[in-house]
Amino acid sequence: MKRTAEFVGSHDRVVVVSHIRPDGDAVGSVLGLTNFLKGAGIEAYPVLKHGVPTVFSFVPGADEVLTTLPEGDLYILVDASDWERTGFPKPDAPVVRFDHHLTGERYSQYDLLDEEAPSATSLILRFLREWNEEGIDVDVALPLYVGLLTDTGSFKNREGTRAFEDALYLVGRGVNPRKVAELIFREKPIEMYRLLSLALKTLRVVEDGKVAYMVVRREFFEEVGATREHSEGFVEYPLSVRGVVVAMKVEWDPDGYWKVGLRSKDGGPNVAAIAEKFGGGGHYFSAGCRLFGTEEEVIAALLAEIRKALNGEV
Ligand SMILES: [Mn+2]
Repeated sequence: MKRTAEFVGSHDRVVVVSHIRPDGDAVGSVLGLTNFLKGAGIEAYPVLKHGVPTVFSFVPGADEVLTTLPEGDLYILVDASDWERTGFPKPDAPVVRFDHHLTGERYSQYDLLDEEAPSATSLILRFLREWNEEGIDVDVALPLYVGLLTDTGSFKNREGTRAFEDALYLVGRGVNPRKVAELIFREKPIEMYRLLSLALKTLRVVEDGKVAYMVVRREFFEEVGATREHSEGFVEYPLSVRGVVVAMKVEWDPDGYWKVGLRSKDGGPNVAAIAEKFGGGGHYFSAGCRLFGTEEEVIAALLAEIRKALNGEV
């Protein structure tokens, strides 16, 4: 981390970029790191191809996020497995990658990869504490906290103490957890609930009550005027049914495929292994993939793999 800090610090124009359709961790990683670098006197640019989702517009620096890739002498790829996920052509300048997934591309000897980190922002926090703790003001701490809070499902998805230690540290740097929770969880657009009410009608529990799934169809979005942002977190509903150990959300995507979110609970299978069968990936308890086909075909294919996993046939 010290060597990476020296390496990053030796550049004049640093571009920080994350994946398309950014989540809280992508937004938090890009802005936490950019705000720190600016404070250290480095010219730094936050970049997200699809911009900042409305729900995160309160994060300091959100209005400075670029949706095109500027010239830089160093590019830092955060919370993404490979450059392709940014939606931009790869630049000629060096790339370093900071991520909490071990799989994916390696770009340099300065990459920081830590699978134990509960969020990419948790890894970035460790890095910035090594670099210069004084530089972690509230404009740095708040985005990092947003990534930590959202990527852990409000601290529901992780075991151990690390997420809480990070949270304690960030709150000590001026983050107000009540205020952040209010902005993220109590400012939902009504379209989200209209979309949810349609999607909940598709909720099915199968495999002796162990598997639940929910479908978000194209016509649901059209009927209530909702966008993809509005279905964020829907997989929690099938997952929260009593007795269910593995859940999925199957969602229509305007690019012509089905976007699948998979979640597991105690006693459930490794959903990353299931997602990998369809070219996706993730963690044991949380993973995702994309499938082409009709709704029936896609659900049948996924349930077949889930059944195998439940029977220990993987
Ligand atoms: Mn993440």
